[in-house]
Amino acid sequence: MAHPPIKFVSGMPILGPFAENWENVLRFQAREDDVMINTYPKSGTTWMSEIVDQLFNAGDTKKTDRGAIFERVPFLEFAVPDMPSTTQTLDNMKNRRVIKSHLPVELVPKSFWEKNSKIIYVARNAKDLLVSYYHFHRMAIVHPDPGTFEEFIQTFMEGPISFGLWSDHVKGWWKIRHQKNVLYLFYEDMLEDLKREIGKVVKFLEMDLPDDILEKISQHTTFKAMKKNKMTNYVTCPTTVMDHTISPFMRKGICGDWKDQLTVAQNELLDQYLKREMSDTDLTFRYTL
Ligand code: PPS
Repeated sequence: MAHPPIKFVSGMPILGPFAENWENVLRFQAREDDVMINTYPKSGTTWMSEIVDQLFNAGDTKKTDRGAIFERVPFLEFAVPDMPSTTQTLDNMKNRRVIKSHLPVELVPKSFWEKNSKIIYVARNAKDLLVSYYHFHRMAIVHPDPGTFEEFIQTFMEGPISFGLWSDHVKGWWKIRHQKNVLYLFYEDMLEDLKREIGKVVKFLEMDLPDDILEKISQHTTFKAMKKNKMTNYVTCPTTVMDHTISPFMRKGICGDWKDQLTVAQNELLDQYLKREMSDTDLTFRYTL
């Protein structure tokens, strides 16, 4: 199964093995109290997942240590041979569900809108994301072989790439950001002031937690804390899915890593591309902090 090719479902490129379970994703039954964490890959999904699970457990790490993040916050579209699909796992979950998804807004199963489930969207700047996604393609071997970094830049800009183009994804969700059941946040804002951004999540989820618990959760969800926590750093994920000897899942967790990774020419190419792609939106990103 190493590096299977991309397939298309409902017009969207998706990881080959995930395509086999697509009908069950479309038919998925959301619940009113579900919380979906939606992102383009590598935008802070795991970070936000841990934050929300921490909030639901009032920062009690004995409870949040009950399983790895990918078990506590199942990934809706995930499906690989010889493992139960996530849609099946989620159907069987009795407690309140926090669900990870990378689906573009137009492909979110319609039951999420019918049930008015809450959705937290996290967006990250394209350049750091591109670098992160490249290394992830190398280590998470359900992805196609990314080729050289130079080749991957082309794939990032033109596709096909799983979950479609970054620009379409972030702009699509941006258009519906004022909907009451949607909260749109930025990775860079979380890096700048994590407690402030956690406060937005608390308000959105209509929760009430004392300041000392929020402080504890902020400490527990720093990059440093999550990198050494085996419940959040993906080291327990089967090696048939991720190979951390190639690149760790928790790699750098910063804003501005792209400056060390992109050549001047690659950076110029991306700037031109971003200028074109983002000319029809008021959505902007921070590339340095
Ligand atoms: S995935 O595979 O799409 O679910 O990946 P995702 O979790 O969205 O993104 C992984 C990147 O997020 C970084 N990360 C963090 N950064 C800062 N603080 C915290 N707590 C944190 N947790 C995860 C992770 O390191 C990946 O980014 P890079 O740039 O590769 O380090």
